[in-house]
Amino acid sequence: MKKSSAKPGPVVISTWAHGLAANAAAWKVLAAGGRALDAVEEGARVVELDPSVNNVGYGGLPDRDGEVTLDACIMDEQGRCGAVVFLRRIKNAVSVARLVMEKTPHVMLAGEGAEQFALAHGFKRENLLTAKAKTAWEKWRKKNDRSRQKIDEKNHDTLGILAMDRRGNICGACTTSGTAWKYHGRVGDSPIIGAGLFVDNAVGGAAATGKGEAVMKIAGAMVVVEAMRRGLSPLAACQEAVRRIVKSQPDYKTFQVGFIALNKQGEYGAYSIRRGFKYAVCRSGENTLFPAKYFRKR
Ligand code: SD4
Repeated sequence: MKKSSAKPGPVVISTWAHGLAANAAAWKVLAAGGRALDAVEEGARVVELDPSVNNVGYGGLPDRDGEVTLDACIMDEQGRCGAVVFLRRIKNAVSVARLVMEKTPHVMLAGEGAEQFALAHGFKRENLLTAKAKTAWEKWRKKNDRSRQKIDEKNHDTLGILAMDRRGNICGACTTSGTAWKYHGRVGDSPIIGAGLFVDNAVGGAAATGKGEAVMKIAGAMVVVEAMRRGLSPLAACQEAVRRIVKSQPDYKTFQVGFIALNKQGEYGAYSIRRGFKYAVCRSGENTLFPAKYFRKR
């Protein structure tokens, strides 16, 4: 864990190398005195619109039937939250999730209903499958027997983002196109409050990336936040969640899961099952990518 400066905020932490671009967008909001909620939404939107990111928004790899389906959620400092799952044809899932939070009495909308809701709020219906993603899917399809397809563990770059603003408020967002070649209709941890993301403004926030099924089985982000509530540092809290997966899931050597966490003091940490997980932190305008500590090398 990196120690905070005397002043806790603003600070933003997000997953993977594209977290740098997300942080830069979020930092603009935070530096101007804006709200953490706007910061995490802006950060997530940048990555959703980037076709080079394989597992988020436009350009995300499709499911086994060749369809790109998106999951996202957002949570604010008042414990309000919104989510969309199995959303198709809409680029900025995180913004739809925010509207679910702000404009409906619900937390989550799925599939067709989520799409209709987005269209009713001015979103455009667009093709999310890029030529590159389509080619990758066609290549996978030729090689694989569809009835026995295995979830590909290699493609992990879901964006989880946590920010603290000048007022010391913490908000978070998580957005993904899920695991490549997943079953049609599959939903992962990323849009599930308490699994892919959780924020308690009195304590801190956490987000997850990696194999969603493994994260959902332990309600991962919740485990991290509750560990911080008991006084653990963000790093130790992420370690606790990884340990819980390792102890309860004998196949843990076959997949990756990583957690990021931010506490009320502006301290942050990250930890993953295996080597290779990276996270980006922006504080005082300085945006840096760090390798996360890990449980095992491979
Ligand atoms: C999922 N957790 O849908 C996501 C995938 C992911 O980095 O995080 N990839 O299971």
